[in-house]
Amino acid sequence: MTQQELLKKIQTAVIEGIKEEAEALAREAVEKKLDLNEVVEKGYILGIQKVGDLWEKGEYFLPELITSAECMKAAMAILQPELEKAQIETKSLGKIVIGTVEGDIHDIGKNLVSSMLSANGFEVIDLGADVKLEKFVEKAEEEKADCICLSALLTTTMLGQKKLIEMLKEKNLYGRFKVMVGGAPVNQKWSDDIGADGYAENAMIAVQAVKNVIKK
Ligand code: B12
Repeated sequence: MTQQELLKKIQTAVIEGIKEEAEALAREAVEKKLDLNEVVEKGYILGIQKVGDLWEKGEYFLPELITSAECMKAAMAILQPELEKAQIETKSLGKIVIGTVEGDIHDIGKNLVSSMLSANGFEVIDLGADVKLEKFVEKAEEEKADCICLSALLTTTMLGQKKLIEMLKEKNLYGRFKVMVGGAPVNQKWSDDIGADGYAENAMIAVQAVKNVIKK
């Protein structure tokens, strides 16, 4: 099987929600020593994005979404340790506190960003989904984090990203931690408008973007 065929099969496994297949293909990619960042990006992420499109068209419903999300989780559990092993730099690139903001339970994209950051050498403290804004700040202070990464998938919870920046300003912590924002409804303009340090449209770009903001 060529790499292209494998990537296509991965997408199909995620779209059709066949967990065993998604796991088997992840193992195969590891055994074949393929570029796992590419496998995640062009296989699994493309697959789950297509699931999102099918939901938007009304062709997929809740059970399909959940099954596909489970496929992603199971495959990432195999790939992440391998991605970390492949990581050459031993020194941490920085400490990141990440989570999906309160009121929002979407965590597939956040988990991908979290996995890719740790696979690329960051120390990641993942607070999960539906996280209280105060908790992000408390954890960042406690851990002396370099950056807070906030995911939001709902137009209503995007406001949590804005509120967190306001909270940092009130506590005189604005500038102490870099703040990165992301999630499907978020864009660069929103990031600029609320005074965040950066935005990235996907997990791969997020890795580079976090490196850039931390350097500043
Ligand atoms: C899967 C899904 C669900 C699943 C979530 C499962 C899970 N564990 O996450 C379930 C079924 C539970 C769900 C529930 C709901 N959902 Co929903 N869901 C989706 C769907 C189809 C896909 C989201 C997804 O996982 N995409 C794939 C990932 C890989 O992409 P991503 O999240 O965008 O993440 C990437 C980038 O954005 C970026 N990124 C993400 N986070 C971050 C953070 C940082 C810092 C950075 C730099 C980058 C970054 O990198 C990621 C990886 O490349 C979207 C539709 C869509 N097209 O987005 C709707 C959608 C987000 N849901 C929606 C809604 C309305 C809901 C519900 C309110 C439905 C309901 N009535 O109950 C509930 C929410 C309940 C709540 N309180 O949160 C709406 C939101 C509309 C809006 N304008 O606010 C959408 C857009 C669907 C729609 N068109 O109506 N949902």
